[in-house]
Amino acid sequence: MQIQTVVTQPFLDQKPGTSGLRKKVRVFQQAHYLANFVQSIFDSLDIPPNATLTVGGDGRYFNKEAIQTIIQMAAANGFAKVLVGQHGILSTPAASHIIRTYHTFGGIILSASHNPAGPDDDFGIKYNTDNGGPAPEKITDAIFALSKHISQYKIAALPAIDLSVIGTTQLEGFTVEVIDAVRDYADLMQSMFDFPAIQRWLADGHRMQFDAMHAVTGPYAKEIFVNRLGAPAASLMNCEVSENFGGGHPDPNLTYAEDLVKIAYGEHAPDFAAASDGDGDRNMILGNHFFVTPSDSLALIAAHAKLIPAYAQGLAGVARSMPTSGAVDRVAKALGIECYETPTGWKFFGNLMDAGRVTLCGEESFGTGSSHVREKDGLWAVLCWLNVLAASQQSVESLVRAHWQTYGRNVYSRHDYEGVPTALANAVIAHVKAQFATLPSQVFGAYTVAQVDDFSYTDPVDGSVSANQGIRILFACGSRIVIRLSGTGTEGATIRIYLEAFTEDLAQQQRDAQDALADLILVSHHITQLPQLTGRQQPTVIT
Ligand code: VG1
Ligand code: CO
Repeated sequence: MQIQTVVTQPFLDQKPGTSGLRKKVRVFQQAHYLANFVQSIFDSLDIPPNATLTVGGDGRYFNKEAIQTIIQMAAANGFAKVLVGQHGILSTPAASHIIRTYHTFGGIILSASHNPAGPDDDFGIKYNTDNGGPAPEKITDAIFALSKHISQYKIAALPAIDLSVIGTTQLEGFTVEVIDAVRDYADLMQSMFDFPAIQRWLADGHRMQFDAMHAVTGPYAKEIFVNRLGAPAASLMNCEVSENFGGGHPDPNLTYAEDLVKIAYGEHAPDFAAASDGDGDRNMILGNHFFVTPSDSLALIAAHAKLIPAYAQGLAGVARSMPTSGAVDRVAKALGIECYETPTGWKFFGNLMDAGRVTLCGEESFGTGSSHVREKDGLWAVLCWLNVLAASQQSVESLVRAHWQTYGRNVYSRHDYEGVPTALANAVIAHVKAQFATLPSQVFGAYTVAQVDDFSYTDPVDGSVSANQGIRILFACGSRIVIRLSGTGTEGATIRIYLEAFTEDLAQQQRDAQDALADLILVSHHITQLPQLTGRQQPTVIT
């Protein structure tokens, strides 16, 4: 095999964020940009002989070209084999499952998740380790450090691989195997859930609607919901994968999954509606005229886990990211199991799952998952709900209301201010930090500040410390305001304000979240001075 060593210059902006390196496609298309980052990944690893690399992406624009480059570089850097999803497509949870089932050394996942796709939009790349999970910070830090000093990369002169055909290609001691991206994942789901009960629930006349938002879960949804569970084909929408996600923004929330929301709140609303994101790791859950916040969804799945065959024996523990509401904490307490609070991003759950400390994990950002893989998993969350609906014979709304009655309600909302100039966003953070000493014990109407800090996490398994993970303003009554900057955007900064108030009062529980949180929202504006400092009066997205 002919291996070429290419001389290159470092790019200084290849710092992985919350979930890998995300940049505009045009940035990735610059000569050597992708190759530099891939070489930095490989240089951060100790690649043993006969190692296999899993490669796949969410199917967005530039996915196919990037995969050919990665295959050629894997060959040149000592990998013996690459496993790649057909057409180069693997959902993020399916990629995690492939790494684990085939015991590959690691994987490269090409995704910018829900960020829009196309020549003028976003692309992303991240490395997952042999447990199937996103590389921990010590690896992403090493990749960044290497990327700042890279001077050459290695690439093999191989012909382009036909990714449309399932099968194996041998190339002078190096193997590329194109695999069916859907089958293994669908088999895993079938082994975990009570498919016969869900089939009966559907056959009894219950209706579901699933929106793949023109992104990666379409083929998986057809196989699972239609072929294996017997749902009518009309239950699925936007299930054809397109390179620009139909020109949309495949973020499953009330703003961007508008078509589905109209159906769920329409005249002939189905019993259950759900959507997933660009790379298939997020989910949104809706009932008939009812929205389930992701934090409540996690708590409810935890509370009803025993109805699901895979969790019939109970849960080892649960974990949530710091900004996620404390709803699941209350369930964990009732179940007598541990609940861990980690920084934002799935990479922090891996150690806890590997150590057998937690079974379920979740984030407020429409991400829920379990130790069946090491990524959050959108379709898995949808199946959890279908399984619980079928086994309990209750509606989505009645399940959630009963949950609030039992555990109290953590009224919750996140306000995002997108595309804020970086300097202004930094000014907001600096303004709050400047008040760390003076805020405690200040009174804002019904809210008395108890504690303010910048969240720092010490991993209980390996002792690693991750500091500066978001500002927490904790009030004496248990309410919270959390402020952090997004680590996944590609333009300017996104300020996220997370608001949470706990209530056991049944009347309060029925209120719309924005109404119930109105005072806390004003307090957040007062403390952050966000409207004054950024000129923004309204959030871009409210979830
Ligand atoms: C966001 C979410 C975070 C999630 C991350 C990746 O990060 O807040 O909870 O893990 O996206 O999800 P940030 O740094 O922008 O707040 V995905 O589906 O974009 O891979
Ligand atoms: Co995603």
